[in-house]
Formats: sequence, structure tokens, C-alpha cells
Amino acid sequence: MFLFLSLSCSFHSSMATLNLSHTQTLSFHRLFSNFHQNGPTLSFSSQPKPSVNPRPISLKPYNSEKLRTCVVALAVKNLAETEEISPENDGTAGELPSGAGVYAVYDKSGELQFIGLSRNIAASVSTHWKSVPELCGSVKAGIVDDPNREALTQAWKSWMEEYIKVSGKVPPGNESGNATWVRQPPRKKPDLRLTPGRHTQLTVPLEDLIDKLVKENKVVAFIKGSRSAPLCGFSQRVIAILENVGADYESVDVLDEEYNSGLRETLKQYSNWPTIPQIFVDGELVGGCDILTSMYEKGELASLFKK
Ligand SMILES: *[C@@H]1O[C@H](CO)[C@@H](O)[C@H](O)[C@H]1NC(C)=O
Ligand SMILES: *[C@@H]1O[C@H](CO)[C@@H](O)[C@H](O)[C@H]1NC(C)=O
Ligand SMILES: CC(=O)N[C@H]1CO[C@H](CO)[C@@H](O)[C@@H]1O
Repeated sequence: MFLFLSLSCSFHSSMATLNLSHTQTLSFHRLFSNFHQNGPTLSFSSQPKPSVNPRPISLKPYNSEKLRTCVVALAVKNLAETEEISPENDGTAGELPSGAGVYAVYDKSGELQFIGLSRNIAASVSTHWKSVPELCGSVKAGIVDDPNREALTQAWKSWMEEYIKVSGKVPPGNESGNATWVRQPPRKKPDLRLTPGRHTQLTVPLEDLIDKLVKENKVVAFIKGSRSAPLCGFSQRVIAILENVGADYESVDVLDEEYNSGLRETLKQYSNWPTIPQIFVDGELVGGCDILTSMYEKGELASLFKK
């Protein structure tokens, strides 16, 4: 684990911050240039076994940026140590985290097929389960706590390296030109706003605006946060489900105090429902996350969302 991460950290810096022998550094760079060109199957048999000598670690010159990257990678357990989860048939049920991070999909015979990177692991996995069920058996997920682009890439690379190191090859789904797993990011509509802004005096009550909005749009999800970045687990789940069933829906951020000021409380009165998220279809409240989830699991949503 340690050696592995130190390799992955030093890879990013031409001035290696950790003391690696020349051969190790070289073979590592070769590994990665091969990997990026998607060259022939990688083989490590001729490489010398790195001598594990974790001490002393030379961290000079001190560079907080690099150090941070290393620490972030450490936050995700390595692939071998990560617990395997077997989602239900649709790939959505249970323990899968809806946060950002890295995930690995194994087929039913336990072969790793794909290592992916996602802002919403649960949503990505359920997409795979839907599009290529025959290749999906179980999944490992590593949440990245501070999911900036660099940290996510770092986590993805560390799993990739680990897999390549052990198996000598890139996961089949990550081979170049393989479009089985990577598809276009879902089209993102903007979230709807109830008002032109906090500074404008409303001429009609907020309740009327809500009423108009849910009646003029087939499916409306009132959530915390935006559809591209839901801010609570329930909202995330609702979005994941709506995306998964391919619903053409509108989203409204109840926490947007600039454009939807007062919405959170007014909505609860309007619908007589105490919690957010709330999903409306044809102007009627369907319910919140639990109800939507249960309808989704019973396969009742497709007909509900149909015209
Ligand atoms: C790196 O480690 C080797 C032995 O592991 C040692 O001989 C060498 O002096 C070290 N180099 C640096 C720059 O610390
Ligand atoms: C892509 O990868 C999957 C395995 O994840 C494999 O079954 C499929 O045949 C590959 N497709 C191509 C075009 O290589
Ligand atoms: C070689 C390679 O990295 N292929 C793909 C593996 O999966 C990631 C994540 O989706 C893609 O970005 C890579 O292109």
C-alpha cells in the first residue's frame, strides 16, 4: 500500500519527492506511457521487484500541493482492501454511495471490467447496470471526501495502477475506443427559478407561483441544491432515479435564497408535506424520496411519467 501510493505521488512530479531507485521510476514511467497509449498488454515480469524500504522518506523540497495529493489518495482505500458490494438487479439498491469518487465494476464471475470516475457513484453504477447488465455483478466504491478534479483523478489512477500492477493489463472496459462504459454526460437542464431575484417585489403570492410551476410542467422535483449538485442524500437519490428512468423533469432548488426565497417553507404549506425533496407529476404531489424509491423499485415510475 505504502509503496504503491508513493509511486503514484512521485509520478506527478518530475522532481521526485520520494526516494525511489532509478529502475523503479523508469519502469513506472514506462508503465504509464504504455497505459496512455493503450499499447499491447503490459507485462511486468521483467521488472525488478521494488525493494520495499519505506524509510527514510525524503520529502524535500517540501511542497504542500504534492503532499496534499498524496494524502487525498490515501483517503480512498486501495482496491484490494475495498469491500465489494452486490447491488440488486437494477444496480440502485442499498449501500451504494451517491457521493463522488472512484468505482470498479466486476462481472458475475468476478472479473474486473471497468474502473470509473464519477460525481455520483450510485447514479453511474445504476446506469451501467441498466445498459450492460450482463457485465455487472458487483462493485467497489471509494468515496473521495474533497472531490476536486485532481483528487478524483488521483484516486482513479491509484486504483488503475493497482489493477495494472496485479493483472498486467488495463481493465477491458477502459481500453481505448471501448464505449461500453463511458457515455455522454447526461444533458443538464438548468434548474427552474421561481422569481426573477430577491430584489424584485412579488406581485403574486409564492404559493401561486408554485401552483403555476407544478401545473405547467409534467414532472417537477423540488430538491436541496441543483440537479447537477444536489446537496443532500435524499435529493441526490431522487435525481439519480429520475435520471435513471430517463424522466424529462424540471428541478427547483429550495435552498436558492436568491431566486427561490421563502420557497422551502411555502412549499411545505402548499403541499402539506413536511420534508424536501418533493416530486410533483401533473400538478400532484407524488411524495418524497422514500415514495419515489419504492415506486422505482416496483417499476411504477415509467407509466407515471408517460404522457
Ligand atoms: C535513496 O535510497 C538509496 C538506498 O535506498 C540510497 O543509497 C540513496 O542515497 C538515496 N538517495 C537519496 C537522494 O536520498
Ligand atoms: C469493451 O469492454 C467490455 C468489457 O468491459 C467487453 O465486453 C467489450 O467487448 C468491449 N468492447 C469492445 C468494442 O472492445
Ligand atoms: C485507457 C483509459 O483510461 N480508458 C478509459 C477508462 O475509463 C476512464 C473513465 O471513464 C476513461 O476516461 C478512459 O478513457
